[in-house]
Amino acid sequence: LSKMLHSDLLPKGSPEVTREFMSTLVTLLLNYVEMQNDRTSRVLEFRHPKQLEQIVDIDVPDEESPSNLYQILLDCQQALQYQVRSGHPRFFNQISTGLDMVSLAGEWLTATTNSNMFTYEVSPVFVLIEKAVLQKMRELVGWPTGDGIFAPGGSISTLYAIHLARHRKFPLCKTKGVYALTKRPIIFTSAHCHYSIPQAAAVMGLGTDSVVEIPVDEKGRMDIDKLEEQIMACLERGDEPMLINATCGTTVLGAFDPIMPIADLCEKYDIWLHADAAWGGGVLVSRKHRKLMNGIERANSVTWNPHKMLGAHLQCSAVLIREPNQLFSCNNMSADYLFQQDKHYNVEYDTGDKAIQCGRKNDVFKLWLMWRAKGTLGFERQVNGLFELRDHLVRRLNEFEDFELILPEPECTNVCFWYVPPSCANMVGNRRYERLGRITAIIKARMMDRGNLMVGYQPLDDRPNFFRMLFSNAASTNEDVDFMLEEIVRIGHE
Ligand code: ABU
Repeated sequence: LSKMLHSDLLPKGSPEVTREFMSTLVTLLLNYVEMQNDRTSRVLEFRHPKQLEQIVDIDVPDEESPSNLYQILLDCQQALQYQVRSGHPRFFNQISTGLDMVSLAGEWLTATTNSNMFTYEVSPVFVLIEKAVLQKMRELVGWPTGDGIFAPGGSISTLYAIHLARHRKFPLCKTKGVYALTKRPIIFTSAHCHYSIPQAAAVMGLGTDSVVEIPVDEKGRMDIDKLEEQIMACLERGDEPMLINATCGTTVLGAFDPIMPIADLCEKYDIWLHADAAWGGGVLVSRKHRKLMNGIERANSVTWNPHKMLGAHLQCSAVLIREPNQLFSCNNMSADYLFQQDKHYNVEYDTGDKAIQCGRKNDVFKLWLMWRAKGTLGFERQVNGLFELRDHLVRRLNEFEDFELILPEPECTNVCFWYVPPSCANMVGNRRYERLGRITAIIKARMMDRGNLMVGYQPLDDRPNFFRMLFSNAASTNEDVDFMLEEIVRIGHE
């Protein structure tokens, strides 16, 4: 391969060289997969940006064929070496983790077919699969009919929902833009919502000031009395209450806003109810934990990211809509070159004209393949297992004196805590927490330098930095949790 160039590969080169090149790549990838599952291997080999620029050749060349195929494989190997191994059982840093083999197979197939989802004529199988999976997800929400679409991430899924809510109250905005707004539309959401809510308001020209953040209770759930007060204040100002976002699994604390009383307010004041279940939506597959989302069938729209709790590869996010045809009415542009109405098949299968993108990646095949391999019951076991890891961690945190839990009974699989070194054990008040916050950041930095573990941290409201453990990786075990605690104590003692 060191004597071969890209031009020796298909489509113009030889099948044999292509097979050798690709099978060597597959071997590299499988080595990477095996290494990720070996707990003696590191989660990351951290380098500061300037150091990494010296190690990795990132030059973007102008000459044709500057690298032979062997070099191209070395480039791949180097990328794998310094990329964080988010499938490692001790990678707890993010909400989307893990490396599901069936999902990976689906992603490889997806990349190989390189299909565009906008029309049935170019993606017949994947369009049917998307329809079936959306239907299954809607059934889990509790809707016999409806609509939906896979979108590039939870933020865009939520943007779809907010756009629909505006279309419902101000349909003329589709042609006249914000000039058609006869009143100021207001979005209500908890103070702990994901930042995609104000971002959607900004993108839609409503402005972030159109988002009213409602205070949360001690568990991080939206305060319903305060919500109603704000709706009434909005009406008194002459503004239009447009949408309430109920977060199902907040990013930091994992709180679930109470959907039933929020849905009552939505009915009382004629407001669109969106549930941002990007993270928590996974509980819908669990008969044990789906009660966290009681009332979800009363929502008008739901964001649900299977790339989070269900462990599908990034990206895999859907927005589900209770009523059919709304996406089309809101988004269709009827581009003649794609969505000809006189095609020889049922053009309702051309999903592109209800999307806000034109080209759309196939994000559903890997999820469908996982569903075929595990069934809903397999997903249920997986999600229940994540909650068992959470319970194990909470038990251990209560046993150790070196830790302080933020929430004694977290609702989701987020577990937030401070490490309390012996030197802070008897400190009280602000001084204690300021110190714990500083220590958290120092431990995280050392953890990354050591490379055998990754846990996130952040401040929240008046709480200085604390660790946020997230369970979304089906590969993690109780031993990995114990390792994490011991490692934090080890670093703390150094
Ligand atoms: N979209 C929310 C992801 C946040 C996280 O992984 O921490």
